[in-house]
Amino acid sequence: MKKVYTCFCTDIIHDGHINIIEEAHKLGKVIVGALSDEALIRYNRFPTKTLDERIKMYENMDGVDEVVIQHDMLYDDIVEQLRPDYVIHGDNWAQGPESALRDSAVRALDKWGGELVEIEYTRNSDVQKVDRILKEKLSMPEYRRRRLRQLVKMCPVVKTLEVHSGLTGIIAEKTVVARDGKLDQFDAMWVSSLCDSTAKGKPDIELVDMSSRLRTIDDVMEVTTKPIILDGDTGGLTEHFVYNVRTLERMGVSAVIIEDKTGLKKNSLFGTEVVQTQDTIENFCAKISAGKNAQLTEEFMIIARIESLILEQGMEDALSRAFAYVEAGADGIMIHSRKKDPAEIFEFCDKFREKDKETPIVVVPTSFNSVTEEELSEHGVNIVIYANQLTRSAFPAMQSTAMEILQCHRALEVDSKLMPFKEIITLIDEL
Ligand code: SPV
Ligand code: MG
Repeated sequence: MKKVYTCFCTDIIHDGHINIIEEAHKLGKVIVGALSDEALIRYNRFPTKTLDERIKMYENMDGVDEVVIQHDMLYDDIVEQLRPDYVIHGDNWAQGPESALRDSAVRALDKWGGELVEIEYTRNSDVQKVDRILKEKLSMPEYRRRRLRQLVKMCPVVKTLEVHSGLTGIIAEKTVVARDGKLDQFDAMWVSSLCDSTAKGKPDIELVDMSSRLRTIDDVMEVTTKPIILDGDTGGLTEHFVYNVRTLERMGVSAVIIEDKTGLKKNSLFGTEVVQTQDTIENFCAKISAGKNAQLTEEFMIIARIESLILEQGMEDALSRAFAYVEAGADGIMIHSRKKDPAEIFEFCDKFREKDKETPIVVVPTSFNSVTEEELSEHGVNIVIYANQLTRSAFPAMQSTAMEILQCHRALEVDSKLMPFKEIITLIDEL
C-alpha cells in the first residue's frame, strides 16, 4: 500500500481539508501531519485549539489512517522520517511566501523519492466563512489577552512591532517574509507613547490622555488579532492606574509597561539631556501592587520598566529595582538603555537571570540596534520591541513626497515612488 502524506495546520475542518483527504485516500494510506504550535505560529494563525485537540480532530476524520506531529514547517525532516510515496497539498502554495514550504517538499521528495500531488484549492463560501470565524475568534478579548503569555512560552523571542493606527496594525498583522527558506512574522504589537503622540502631532510627555490612547488601541484591535503591549508611560497616579488596568484587561490588551519615573515624563531617548525624575522604589512598588490587586484576569501582565541606566543611576540600582518590582508583583521587567553598545543590557540580563530564571525580560533595541534577536535571547531576553521604526520610515517618505509635489506643481514626478492604491487595499479585509 502506498503512503500519502499531508500536513494540516487548522483548528476547523472545512470542505478543502475533506477534499484533500478524499483525494489522498484514492492514492493509498493517509497520514496527516499536525503542525506543532511553534511552527504554526510562524506563518499561520495562532492556534485556538491545543496540539492534542487538533490531533484528535484530524484522527476523527473519515479516511485518515494515522496522525503524526510535524515539528518543522519545512518538509525535509518529515519526508525523511516517513518516506511517503506522495505528498498532497492544495495548489495555493505555489506563489508568495508559502512557496518556500512547497520548495522544501519538492526538495525532500526529490531526495528520498516520492511525488508531489497538487489539487485545486477549494474556494467556496464555506471555506471563507471558516477562515473568518477563526480570525474573529482570535480578535476576541479573551483570546487576544492571553496570547502574549502563551507566546512567551512558545517563542525564543516574542518579536513586537510598533503600531499607532489601523493601517500600521495591518502591517504588523500581515507582514510575512521567507528567510533561510522559512517563513516568519511579528508576534505582537507595541502601542508606543512616542509614536502614538507623534501620529497626533503632540510631544511624548503624557499629554495624549488615556481616552485618546484607548481610541488608538481600538482602531488597531478592529483590524488585527495579535496581542497588544501598551506603553503606559509612568502609569499616572496610582488611583487612576487601577482603573486603567481594568479597562485594558476588558478590552483584551495583554500587557501594560509602566516606567519608574515621576513628574513630567520625557522620552527616554533624551536620557539626562532633559530633567527627568525617577520614582522611589517604594512608590513604584506600591503602584505595581495596586495594579495587580485591581486586575481581574490571570493573563493580563503589568511589566515594570527600569530607567536607571537611562538616568545613569548604575547597574546596582537597576538590579535592585528589578528584584523589588518582581517582589511587588510585576509580571515582567523592561530594561532600557540609550547606549549604542548592548553591553550594559547584556550585563543586566545576565545578573538578573543569575537570580531569576523565570520573569520575562523585555528590551527595546532602538539605540543598540546592531544586536540580534538571537543574541538577546542567549542573554535571557523574552520580548524584543521595535518601538518606532515604522513611524521613522513613514515620516521621511511622506515629507519628501510633499516637498516634491510642491517643487514640481504636479504629482507625476513622485508617482514612481508610490504604491498603487489597488495594492494597498489588498491588505484591507472585506466582509
Ligand atoms: C516609546 O516607544 O514610546 C517608548 C520607548 O517609551 S522609547 O521611545 O525608547 O523610550
Ligand atoms: Mg514611551
